Amino acid sequence: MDRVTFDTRRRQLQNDHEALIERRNEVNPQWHNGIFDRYRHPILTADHTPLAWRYDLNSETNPYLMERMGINAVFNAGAIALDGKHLLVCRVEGADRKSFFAVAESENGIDNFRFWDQPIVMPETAKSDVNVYDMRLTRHADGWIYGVFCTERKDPNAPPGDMSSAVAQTGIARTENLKSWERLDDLITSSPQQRNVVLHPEFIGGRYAFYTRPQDDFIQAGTGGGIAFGVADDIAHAVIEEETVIDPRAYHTIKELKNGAGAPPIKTSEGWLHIAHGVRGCAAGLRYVLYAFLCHPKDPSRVIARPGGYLMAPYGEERFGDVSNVLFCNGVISHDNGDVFIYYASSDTRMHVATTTVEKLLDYAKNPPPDGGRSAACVAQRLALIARNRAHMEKTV
Ligand code: M1P
Repeated sequence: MDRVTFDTRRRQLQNDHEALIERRNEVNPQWHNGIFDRYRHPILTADHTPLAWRYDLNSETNPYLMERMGINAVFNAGAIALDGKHLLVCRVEGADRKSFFAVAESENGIDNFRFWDQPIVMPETAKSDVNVYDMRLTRHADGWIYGVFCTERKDPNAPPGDMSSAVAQTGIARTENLKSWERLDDLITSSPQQRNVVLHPEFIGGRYAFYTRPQDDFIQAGTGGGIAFGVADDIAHAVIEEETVIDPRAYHTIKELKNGAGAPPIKTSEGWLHIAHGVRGCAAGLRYVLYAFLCHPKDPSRVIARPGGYLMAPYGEERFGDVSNVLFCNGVISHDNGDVFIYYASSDTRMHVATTTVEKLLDYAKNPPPDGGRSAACVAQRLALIARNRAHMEKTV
């Protein structure tokens, strides 16, 4: 490609990229359930990553203007409000399947998300990570912002030739600004595998408290599974002696195979509000949906409301992607005025936002009946709703 054509194509790429980042987002008018609003466009995709992360932009060394290092997906972002901005620490996955963390920021939290110039340089412990992902950001009462994430390494006990068995454990790092990070020791629990760990924002009995997800195997929960609660004395060398399952898996529910805590819970006047994910199996593979539950304001290990079923499931294009039929949320921003921004990923491919309020989420958490457990009980719950509606309509007509 001659120099002039190269420059023209590079300018076109840059213009298209800028147009994508500046595209306005708006509420999807076709969606209504009264609980939250969905938006027309994803907020971040692989195409939102800076061109300089993917292309060699020099015509001398890249005469065909090829992508030198592709990006496969942007998903599963932790979220935090900082200095008046909505910041997401995204899981960015390269074409080489390795994930890394990168910050994208937006003024309004709905559109114009733009990545910072460089990905996060996350320090390693003495034991290198092979893959890091799914950071939960907690602004803790001790003054630090913590990033708690999954660190994955090859299973040292994998038989020769087994190139996929892995061990997932929990990495912990802290920062003041999301720019420079201090890596702390990995979390120690008695579980052989650990993923979806979330640091609670307040001390509990003077100790650091975590939501964990003990499991036997990299994919399967086995005898483990369920969202558990445990405390540690020291955050720099965090050890949880005992994990107590507070939200167990259950047969024939949305969390039959496994579940996991999402973002750090939202503090409300009525308790700690969680948006978690539940997984079930079906002929098409695993189906991941988001659900909510509420914990006691003074005892975050006690669930006090458990609406049955899911809060959000894959919808429209969200159903398709690298790992289809998956919604996953590890980042929520709750503002002082009660607005809540739920940042969720679809099908391990792209990021979206849904907006609601604390008031609506609390109403949701307390009102739908808990999972009836059996078809007959669920029909009885629905009949009770229909009867209430009939009585109400008769009174108002
Ligand atoms: O592929 C779906 C999700 O699978 C894992 O979540 P979990 O541990 O609950 O099964 C994670 O790898 C997550 O990143 C991914 O989105």
